[in-house]
Amino acid sequence: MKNIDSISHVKGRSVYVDDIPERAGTLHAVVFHSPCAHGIIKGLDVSEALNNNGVHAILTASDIPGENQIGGVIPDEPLFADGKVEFAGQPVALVVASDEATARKARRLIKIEVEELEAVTGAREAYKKSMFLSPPGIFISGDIEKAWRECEYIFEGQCESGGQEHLYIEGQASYAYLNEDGAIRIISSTQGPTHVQKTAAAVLGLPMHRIEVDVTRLGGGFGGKEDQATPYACMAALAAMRLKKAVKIVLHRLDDMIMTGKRHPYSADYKIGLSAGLKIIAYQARLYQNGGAAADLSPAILDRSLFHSTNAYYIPNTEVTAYSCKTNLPPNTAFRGFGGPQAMFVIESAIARAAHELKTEARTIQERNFLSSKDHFQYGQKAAGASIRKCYKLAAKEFQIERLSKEVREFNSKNGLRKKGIAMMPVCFGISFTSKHMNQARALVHIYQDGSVGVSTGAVEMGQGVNTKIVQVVAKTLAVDPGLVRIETTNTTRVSNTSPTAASSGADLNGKAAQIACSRLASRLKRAAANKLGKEIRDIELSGKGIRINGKSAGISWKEAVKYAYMQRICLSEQGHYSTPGIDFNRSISKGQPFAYHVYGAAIVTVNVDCIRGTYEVERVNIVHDFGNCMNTLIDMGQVEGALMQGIGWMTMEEFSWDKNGHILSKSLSTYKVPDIYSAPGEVNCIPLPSKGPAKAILKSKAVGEPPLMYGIGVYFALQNAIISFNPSYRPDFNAPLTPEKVLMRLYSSRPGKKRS
Ligand code: MTE
Ligand code: LUZ
Ligand code: MOS
Repeated sequence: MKNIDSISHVKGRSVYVDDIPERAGTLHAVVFHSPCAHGIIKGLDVSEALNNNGVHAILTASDIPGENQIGGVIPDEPLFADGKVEFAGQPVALVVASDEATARKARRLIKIEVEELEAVTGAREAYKKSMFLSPPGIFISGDIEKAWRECEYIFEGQCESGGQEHLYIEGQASYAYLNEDGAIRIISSTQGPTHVQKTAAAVLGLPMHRIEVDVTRLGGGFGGKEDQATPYACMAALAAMRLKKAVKIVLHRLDDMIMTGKRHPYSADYKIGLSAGLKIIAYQARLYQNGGAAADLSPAILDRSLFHSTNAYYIPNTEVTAYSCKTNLPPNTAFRGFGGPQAMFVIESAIARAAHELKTEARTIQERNFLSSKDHFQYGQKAAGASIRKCYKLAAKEFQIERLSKEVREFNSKNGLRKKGIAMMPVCFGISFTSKHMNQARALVHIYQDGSVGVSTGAVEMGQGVNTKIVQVVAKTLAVDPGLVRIETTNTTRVSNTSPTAASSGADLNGKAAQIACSRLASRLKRAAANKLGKEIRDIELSGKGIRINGKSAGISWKEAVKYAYMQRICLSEQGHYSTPGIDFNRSISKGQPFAYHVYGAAIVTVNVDCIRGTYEVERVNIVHDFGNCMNTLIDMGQVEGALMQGIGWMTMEEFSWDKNGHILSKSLSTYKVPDIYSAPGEVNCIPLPSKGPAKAILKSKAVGEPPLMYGIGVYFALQNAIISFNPSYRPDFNAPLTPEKVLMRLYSSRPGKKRS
């Protein structure tokens, strides 16, 4: 089935927050944010700004009727700065005017006086100063001290990975207005409608039932709207409440890039120990997460880094410690992979280093250490269904990895100024929120008298195709044509207490809830038909062609069955509630079964480097991915390609810099390079691993949203291998993104001054 949104997207008819026809008298707001990364606010003068025609109000912390607090996990983040600022871009005031241009003009007239304090931008620097957002996390398995003594080889080093801008096409956006009784309706571009509702209620000092949040779809979220759509929704709601007008906030790209958090940069120390036979017997890592100025989702992201610190390998003795460091950057947040990619880059770096020192290919080490289904993860969960070996074997066979490697070697021996590189990247990613309580969802299904079906769930459509998948589930369970099924907006008054659509589990959780509701409706309809026909319910079947008795048509169409049930006063609405069974995790000992299942895959990447310029092309990415029993190949292949591109961008070109005062320098697309069509691989081939799929995945079709991002990590190591073949004296270092500039430096670093022929 094609994505149900594809036609309206292509025709430009899909509606985003800024496309909603405005109510009469709508006001527009812009955020005045801190020009300074750290300091004490000594004065704020808004008088000149307020004096402008068309400016309705300038709201600050003192206008908040409830709590000036938006921290989701830890209450450490004010909506508006109060007394001090902790990052450049921190909201200080909201300028509300009759139109956006007036608001922007007035914003320039606000004067703030800040007594500047030292700004910390690096995680290690914060660590040295003991500045933390939450307590460290530690995962231990086996006996690492004993294991070091058994190792034949031990390597230690450092590893850095950078931040990443979400660059959703639709920026942060909210539109809020009052209902007749002073309750507030917020239309928000958020992945977490309930988070918006709960936080807005607290900020406004209202019960949650007076806040309604409605989401049609997002022009991309990628994690950047799991938590960080909330402040703008709260601001719009606050202004609407204060001014009794409809208020809209749509962040300008420049404001969005300055103010919002990004993927967490990580710095790490690793130590890896191998046996003579290249089994990894010990792995120790210290991860320094650059959390920014407030916790946001950092503690949960830190957890996922720990969970994924051994990627797809079985390592009997581990000790991984992770620190969430507080810096003066915008609070970093969820981004596709949620701390997993950062940790996987570290273990892959350790393996690449070992391979280089031992003069072998990384692939030899990787292959020897893959998880098997008998193994346990370091957190105690059994790796039941581990398919990494199968993925790798199929990839090696189908993509002829030996031949590819040979071709690369031959090319490199024949070419002096162009070098190719090859690398393999395995992926293992756990599916479930690592906070158990979040693994729940609800769906509300109405069958209308004419047989058409309306479905509300907690899932938010952000381009990933979750709505299409839910249509498929509903159509299949009720045995109706997908054209009869409509997915309604995600609305907190229809489906409450939703978890954000995140952790790749939107389709699993909400799809299962919809399936439960639809199965109940299907039974009721079958019972009604059985009554009408004087048959047993077990003889009745709902089919695409109407009611069937023992496999034969009963001459009753779907519509007639629905009509009959309605006339019999049978309820044609149902709510389904799903909570993932069998998951649990004991935080005090860091052991348990946190995940419903894991997603596996392997990618083989080849690159081609221009050794004069340092520029490069990703030639080919060949993937075998375990989709389970894939329910929508078109959508899932799109997810693989999109995630891969984001991974490549993170690993190769998306680079942030801050000046020493903590001001972001890469704040627009002229200074922050994202992948474009020229950076896309020449070829992407993805073969689904033939697989039945786990029961906990919706229709046994595994979650797909985040895992393929990590295939992009392979590009880093393929580039590194190309550099090594040009410059044998280059000692691999791990400092992503590996931009062309960095490639060039490494092509010529400590190169012996030998003349080339
Ligand atoms: N695909 C598109 N087109 N746009 C997005 O914003 N977000 C990703 C992924 N794929 C995203 C996307 C992220 S971060 C997650 S967690 C999943 O989609 C969420 O959706 P799902 O749980 O339905 O897979
Ligand atoms: N969000 C979250 C996530 O709150 N918990 C998670 O485990 C998670 N994992 C991936 C992406 N978002
Ligand atoms: Mo995705 S980072 O779970 O929103």
